[in-house]
Amino acid sequence: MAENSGLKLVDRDDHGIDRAFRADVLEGLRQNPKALPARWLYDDAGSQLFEDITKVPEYYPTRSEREILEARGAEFAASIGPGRAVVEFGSGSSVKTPLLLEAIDPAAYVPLDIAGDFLRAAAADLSAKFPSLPVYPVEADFMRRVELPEAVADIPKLGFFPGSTIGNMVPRTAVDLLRTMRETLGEGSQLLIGMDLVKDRAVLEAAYDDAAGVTAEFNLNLARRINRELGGTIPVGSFSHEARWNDDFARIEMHLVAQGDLSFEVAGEGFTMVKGETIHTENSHKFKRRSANTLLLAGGWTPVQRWLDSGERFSVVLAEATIPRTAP
Ligand code: AVJ
Repeated sequence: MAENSGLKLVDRDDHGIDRAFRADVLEGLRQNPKALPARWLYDDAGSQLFEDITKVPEYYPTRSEREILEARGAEFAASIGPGRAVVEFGSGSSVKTPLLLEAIDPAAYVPLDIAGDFLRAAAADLSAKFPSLPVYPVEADFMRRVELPEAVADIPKLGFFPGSTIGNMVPRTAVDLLRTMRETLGEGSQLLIGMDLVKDRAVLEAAYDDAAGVTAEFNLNLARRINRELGGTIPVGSFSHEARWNDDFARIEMHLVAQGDLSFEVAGEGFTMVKGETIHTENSHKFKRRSANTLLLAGGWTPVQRWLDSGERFSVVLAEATIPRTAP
């Protein structure tokens, strides 16, 4: 417990500027090609825009995953069993969690999130729905090993990581996270993880460039956030949103594309871009059965079961942290 309590999750300078945000933005804009860590897309406005994205007709992942969670409860119950402590990584305001909790009869629920306000609100909601289920929210960065509450120390764990958030990480970071999750949860634990699937390029690109322009707003919001929080002068109207399938890396990339030669400042530092140059703002990796299995195995998790939605667009995989043995 002590390791998490008192932890300062956002470090601000005398002007109230988030130091990590500024450092990441300046470093990313100095690079060629320019790239910013996707986590900064999710301020309050960005989180709301993502919620809106999940409702546009082209964005299938949320609906497909929900269909799996709704349809496969009995199979989850059979493979997971009752009495586990469900540890959700980046719980946010998840609406998917009740579907899982209803299905498996868990002993406790431990939502982990860096956004404390979101976390406590979601925990309160859940307690109202499941009055007899002990809920232990932990405000923490799940990219690092988390010390779980003493109350769940002796209970077998089920990690829950829906949404294909694992796909937002490049493979080496995804593997680091999977290994960290294994350390957090312990040997003998299970992991239920959403992983989006490789499919027709046009379907993927439309899912990340919806006709109503919600994803474009989500992407452009990052430039607005930089202007707002870091004293930026990015001419947001001179950028357009692009969703691009990278077939070599099996991922959708979001870019902000400069519509002309332009210059701007961020935190007092000047930057120039030429027409067509981009700022790469997010990756969303897509998987096939074997690539999903390889990633999980590299992270120390043995896949044991896999479910698809009826449209075969999305997968939910159950994996186990089995004891490493000497292998040939
Ligand atoms: C919720 C982070 C997994 O990659 O599909 C949606 C984020 N970005 N549209 C995804 C996102 C643009 C989403 N994740």
